[in-house]
Amino acid sequence: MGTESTMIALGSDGYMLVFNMFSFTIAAMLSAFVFFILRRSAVAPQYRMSLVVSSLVVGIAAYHYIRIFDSWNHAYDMATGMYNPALFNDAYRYVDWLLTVPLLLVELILVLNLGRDKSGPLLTNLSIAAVLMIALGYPGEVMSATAKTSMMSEYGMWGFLSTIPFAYILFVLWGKLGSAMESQPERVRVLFRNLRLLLIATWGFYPIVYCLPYFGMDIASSIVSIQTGYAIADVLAKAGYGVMIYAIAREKSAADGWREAA
Ligand SMILES: *C/C=C(C)/C=C/C=C(C)/C=C/C1=C(C)CCCC1(C)C
Repeated sequence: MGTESTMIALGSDGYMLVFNMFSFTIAAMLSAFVFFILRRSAVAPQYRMSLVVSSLVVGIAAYHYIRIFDSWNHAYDMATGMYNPALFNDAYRYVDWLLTVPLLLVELILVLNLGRDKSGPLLTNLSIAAVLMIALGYPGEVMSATAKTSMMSEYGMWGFLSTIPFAYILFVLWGKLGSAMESQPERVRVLFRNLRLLLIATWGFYPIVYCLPYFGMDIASSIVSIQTGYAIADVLAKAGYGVMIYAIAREKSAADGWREAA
């Protein structure tokens, strides 16, 4: 929850933009959920677990977006056009990330097929880093909008601390994906390269969204941009990413000589 109860003049345009964005996000997550469940049998058995995990990720996100949507409506007063940040619960988003980010890492590691001895420790290190990244970002996120305008502030400090495990995760994944690509058939290699780009671009988007209040925006616009920005990033990093994992699993199944039963 926001730590102050000062009302903000958000206006109906800003409110509706975020409202529509959340509604779209719920639709995207739910349809991705159905897609991953239905397409499980379209990949070889050893890749099915990554599709199961993809469906968990978008299922968890759909649930949280339904709660976030509700919280957003609750925090805004139609009659006055005022928004009360203390009534919006940022914890839904951060708890969602806490659950889904480690699962997104599991999806990737499953499809990399590194073998049990390498996958276990890799996943442990990356998950610890992911939990630290999210836990260190949260105290900043719940600060009042007025406390978020300067980089040399407590808000900036939490953002910086969170960036350390974030950089570690991207560094490790970049290397692992690079070396995994070497041993793949050409078509799979192209897909891995695209997945790596999607991962860097979408995950890199979150700290940029976090920094939006620095760019001299007024408080109402920065609230609308943060909510819209995180929703776009979530659709791409969960549903879009899951579709790419599916494409890789399908290509690898074909390369392994597996055929879908008619
Ligand atoms: C599905 C949700 C995903 C992939 C969430 C990813 C979140 C991040 C990469 C967040 C990173 C942050 C920083 C690197 C610094 C500022 C605080 C955060 C938590 C927004």
